[in-house]
Amino acid sequence: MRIRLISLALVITLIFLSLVPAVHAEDWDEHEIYEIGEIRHFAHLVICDIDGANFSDVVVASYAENCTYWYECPANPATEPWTNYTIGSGLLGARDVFVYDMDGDTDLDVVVTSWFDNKVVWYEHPDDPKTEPWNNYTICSNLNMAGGVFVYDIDSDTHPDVVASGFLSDTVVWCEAPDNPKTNWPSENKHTISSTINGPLGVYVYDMDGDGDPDVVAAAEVGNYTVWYECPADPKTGTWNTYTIGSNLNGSVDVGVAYIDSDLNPDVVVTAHEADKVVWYKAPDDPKTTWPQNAEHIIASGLDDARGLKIANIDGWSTLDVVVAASGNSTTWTGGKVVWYQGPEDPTDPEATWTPTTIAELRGAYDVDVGNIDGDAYGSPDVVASGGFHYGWPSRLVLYASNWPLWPIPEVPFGTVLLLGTSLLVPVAIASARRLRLNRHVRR
Ligand SMILES: [Ca+2]
Ligand SMILES: [Ca+2]
Ligand SMILES: [Ca+2]
Ligand SMILES: [Ca+2]
Repeated sequence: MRIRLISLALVITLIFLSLVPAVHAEDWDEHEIYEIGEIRHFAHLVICDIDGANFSDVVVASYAENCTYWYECPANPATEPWTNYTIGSGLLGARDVFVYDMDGDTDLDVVVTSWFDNKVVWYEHPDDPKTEPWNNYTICSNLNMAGGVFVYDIDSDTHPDVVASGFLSDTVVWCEAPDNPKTNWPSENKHTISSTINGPLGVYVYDMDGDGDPDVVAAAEVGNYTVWYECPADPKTGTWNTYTIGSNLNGSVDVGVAYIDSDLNPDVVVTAHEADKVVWYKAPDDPKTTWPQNAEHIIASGLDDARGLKIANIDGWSTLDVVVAASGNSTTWTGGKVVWYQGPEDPTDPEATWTPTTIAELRGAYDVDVGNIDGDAYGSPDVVASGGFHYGWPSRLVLYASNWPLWPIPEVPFGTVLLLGTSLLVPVAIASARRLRLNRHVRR
């Protein structure tokens, strides 16, 4: 009886699991974080709790206004207005942001790249981030068109360092934090990882070869490839060996690392704004080779101007998903959107497809982040996206609050649920009755 019960429960579980949760665009409540007005050209953004009020705020760089802002999350984020505060101004072409506690005083500081000032700065979180100015310190300069940024303690001395890309100088560097980061960092603290990468943008830090030290992944927008650099024994003086992850992917811009399939090798996800694709590269057993051609798996194609990406588990099922901001067609000014790609059960299956759900149309969509902004009991992740970056179109910063439970109730007729429920309950009742009789018998 027990085996029969277990098999029945298993069958019911399998039926339940096979019902892929149906989530549609209407399952997201759209709310403007920024009241549409002048053109701000919002670029990259991060969801984080700046004021420690346990709501997720949003930090965003404004490329056109040369500013970095944070938007305070109200008690009801999907219905109430968000409040705007300036973190820093006068940084020409503020582009990428990374939020991290740079000085170890437990509050979150903000690192920003400047496309036209060719530098990276960090803003120190003041006691009151709403009323007091944020002091800023230069991390590195002479990085022509500073594009992407990532904070990580590269030399393991407990001080968080900064990895950044220089688009026009064809360089990826890491800047070694001085003991006191609250100063302009000395120029000799800038260490070259590569000076031959062709037009790099997105950078990501992860231990790609599992030897315990942090390696660097970079997307070359002009060179149409993605590479990783192996951290040498001494990251300050050693040479960072280069391994090609993927090539011939036109306009590779953003990059993320995650365990996409079930093996223990970290894989790489890349968006390509000219190829209009999102792909993931399956890491070979030995990542210290040129990754094989068949490492490339398509997540999306025909996605006009795919830009920012975020790897996250949106639906709470066992596979990872990818959310992408796609700017749209720059000739017709149409088609920009934010799309969630639901990871297939076996992503390595050549037949596997990533199920797309358009969260919303968003002209000139540029970047996305994922977090449980509204702290709802469901725990289902919300999405924030920036839009209007490229075209002379009003900039937008939009919250898409998911309004469905993380574990969706499957869409099956009530009768079926009743039938399944009854079929499970009857044997359970019989078994319980038998057990009861047996217990009574034993007690006697
Ligand atoms: Ca801090
Ligand atoms: Ca360090
Ligand atoms: Ca490593
Ligand atoms: Ca893998």
